[in-house]
Amino acid sequence: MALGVQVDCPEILDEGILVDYISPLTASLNVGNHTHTTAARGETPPNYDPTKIWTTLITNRKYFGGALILDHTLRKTGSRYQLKIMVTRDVEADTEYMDAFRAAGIPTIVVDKIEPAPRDGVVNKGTWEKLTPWSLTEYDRIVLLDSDQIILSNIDDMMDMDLPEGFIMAAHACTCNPRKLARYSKDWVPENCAFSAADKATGQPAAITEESHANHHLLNSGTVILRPSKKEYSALIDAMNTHPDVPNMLFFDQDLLAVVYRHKWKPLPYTYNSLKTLRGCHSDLWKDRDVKVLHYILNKPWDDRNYNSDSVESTHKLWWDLYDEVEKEWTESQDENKRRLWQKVVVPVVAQE
Ligand SMILES: [Mn+2]
Repeated sequence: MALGVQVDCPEILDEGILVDYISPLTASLNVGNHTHTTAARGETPPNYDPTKIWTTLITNRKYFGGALILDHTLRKTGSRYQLKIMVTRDVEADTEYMDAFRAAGIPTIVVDKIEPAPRDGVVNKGTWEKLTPWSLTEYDRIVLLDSDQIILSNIDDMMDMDLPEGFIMAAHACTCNPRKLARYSKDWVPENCAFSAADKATGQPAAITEESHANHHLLNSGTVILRPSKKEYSALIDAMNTHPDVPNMLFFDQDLLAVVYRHKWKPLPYTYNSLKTLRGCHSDLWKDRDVKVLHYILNKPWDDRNYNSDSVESTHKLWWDLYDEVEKEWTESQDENKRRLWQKVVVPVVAQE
């Protein structure tokens, strides 16, 4: 799968140059300058609306640093909604890991394995558990996020956006393939990318019409607004088990959503799922100050502290600044257990130098 692939060889730069280079981005994204008050972990959360939640899927320890920072940024931007993390049975069995979620004050939802029926004896293994939220009908609305995202300004408006019956909302997939990855389809070139057709002045996404290129029907499942529904969940599971394209789906749930919700999804502006690569290949669309959700697709910030200084990789600075805040909170905690869990669960999965 595409996650965690190291593509570029990061360049180590003189610290001074790096800081100078990055400061305009940090300043314009306004990180570290939020005025909202937030609950410290372990305290009773303030007036959360229990009918709608953020969720993200965690299947192993590697993404825990990401999930912690995502949760931190939702609190920091003053969200009125709680992040509940979906964990697989393997994670549930890892008691130390579950202790870490508790120490973080993050509720978990244990999810069963979801896997397509084998075709010719082969199962296309992937992140199919991301379909679980459609079955959680105790909630009126769920917004799926990825744990390799950070929230830079309040996104609670996603919980109130007009969502027609039977629809989802998501941002387009970027099909520029700037890193020329061989596994991506041959027609993944900038001319066919939906972001090339977005309104550069307003940032509004291109409308999907009969004339749209096939790629404009593709979405990125890093951010998805959905209304839980048994009927829609069944339709998704049926499609996963029977649709002929499933064995070749590279992006699992994401590709399936594009098939099942074809003509039934509303495109969100890129600002709600700002793939870091857009800052390079769609620099005419991207405005730092408008970015609400920054999505670290491909190589992850926590894999290396020595990120490249180019326009895309330099966005990793934002993640590390947030990490420093969370690290301070845990390592200076009065709670000995929390300090221990930081060493045992976080330190091994986040690059330390
Ligand atoms: Mn992601």
